Amino acid sequence: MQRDTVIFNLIQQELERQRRGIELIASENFTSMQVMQAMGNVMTNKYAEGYPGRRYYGGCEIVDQTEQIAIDRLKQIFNIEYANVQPHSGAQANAALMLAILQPGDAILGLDLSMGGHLTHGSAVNFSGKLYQPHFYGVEKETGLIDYNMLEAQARKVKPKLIICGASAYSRDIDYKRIRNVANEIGALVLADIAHPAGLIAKGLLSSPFEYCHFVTSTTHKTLRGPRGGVIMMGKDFENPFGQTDNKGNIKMMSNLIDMAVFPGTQGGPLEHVIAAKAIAFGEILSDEFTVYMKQVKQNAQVMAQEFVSLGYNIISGGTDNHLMLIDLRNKDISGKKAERVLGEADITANKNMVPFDDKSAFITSGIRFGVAAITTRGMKENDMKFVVSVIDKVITQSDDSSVIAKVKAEVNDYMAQFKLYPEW
Ligand code: DSN
Repeated sequence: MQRDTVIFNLIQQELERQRRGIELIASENFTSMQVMQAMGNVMTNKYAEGYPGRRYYGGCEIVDQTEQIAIDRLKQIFNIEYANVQPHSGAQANAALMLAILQPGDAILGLDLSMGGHLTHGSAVNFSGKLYQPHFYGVEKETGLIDYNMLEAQARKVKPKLIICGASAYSRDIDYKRIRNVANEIGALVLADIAHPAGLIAKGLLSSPFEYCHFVTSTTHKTLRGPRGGVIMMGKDFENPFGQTDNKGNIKMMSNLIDMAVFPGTQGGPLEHVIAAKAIAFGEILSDEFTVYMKQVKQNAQVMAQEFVSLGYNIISGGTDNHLMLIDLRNKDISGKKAERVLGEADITANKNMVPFDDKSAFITSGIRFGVAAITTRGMKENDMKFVVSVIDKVITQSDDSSVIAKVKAEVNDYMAQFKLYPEW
C-alpha cells in the first residue's frame, strides 16, 4: 500500500498550525505524547462488544485489561463506585444516560443553550430536544449567574423526570446541593455534565457533583486532557427507581441499566484503542504533576479575566472560577463572528459564542469564549496571560487594519516558538 502523502501532509500542516498559534478554544487541549500514541495502536483492530469479562467476541483478554484499568483509574480519580468508559463522545454519553432513565416524551430541564448550556441538554436540533420534552432555565441578567430561582420554579411547574446541570460556556461553580434539593422535592433525577470543568473537579478545585447528582457525564478531551471521548459515572450505584427487574426478579441496579444503554442501547463495538488512551490519561490525572497543571489553569484563567476587565471588556459574571470565560463584545463594537475571524487571521484560535440575552443569532453572536487549558499545557504562566490579552486586544480594537493583524500574527508566531507543543518534537 502506498503511503497516503495527501493526508499525512495535511496532518503535518495541522501540527504546524497548532504549534505556531495561541489555542484558546475552551473545549480543546493538547494530549501527552503517550496518550496520542495509544490512539494509534493495534487495539483499533479489535471488536469487543460487551464489557470486560463478558464480551460477544473471542480474543478480548488483553483489551479487557486495558478497559478495566481505565475504569479503575477513573473511579480512583473521583472516588466513585461506577464508571463506564465506552461512550465515544460526551454527546454519546448523554444519549446513553437519557436512554437508560427516560421514556420518549418525558420532560427534561436543562440550562438554555443560548445561556451557556449544551446541545444535548434539550436543544430542538438535537436528539435530546426531539425525543424528550425539553424545558429550560437560564442565568440572571444582572449577574450572569445561574438563575436558581428560575430553575426551581420551572422544576416545580413542569416536573421534569431529569434535571441537567453543567454547561459549555459558564465560568462559575455550580450549587449542586440546591439543585438536588428541588429534585428531591419533585421526584426528579439529576445529571451533572462536567465535560468542561472535570479536571478542576478531579483535583478539588471546584465543587464535586458526586454527592448530590445521581449521574455525572463528561468528555475526556477538555480539562481531563485525554483522547477525544466520553464517560458516564455515578458516585454511588443504586437500585433503579423504575422497577425494572432481571430474569430472577431482582431489581436491576442503575449501573446495569446504564451499561445496557451504552451497549447495546446506543453503541456497538467500543473503541478499545481510545479506551487504552483514556487509561493512560487517567493515570496522568492521578499524578501530582497534573495537580500542579490544574492549579496553573485556574490561576491563568483568573489573571486573563482580570486583564480583560482592566481593558474594559465585559466578562459575563465578572470573572471566572474555572478554565474559561465568556466575553460580551457589544461595548467593543465587534460581533463574535468577526472577532473569531480576525483573531484566526492572527493565529489566535477561539470561538464565537452567544451571550445571555443576545440580540444576535448563533451564527453571528455578540460574544467570544476563551479557555486556557490548552495554552497552560504548553507551559504558559500568569505573565504570558498578559501577552495573550494584549494581542487579542490589539486585534479586536483594530480589526479593520490588516497591517496590525499581520504584525500581531508575526508576534504570536514568534512568542509561541518558546513553548514546545510536545517536548519530543
Ligand atoms: N462543543 C463543545 C464545546 O466547545 O464546548 C461542547 O460539546
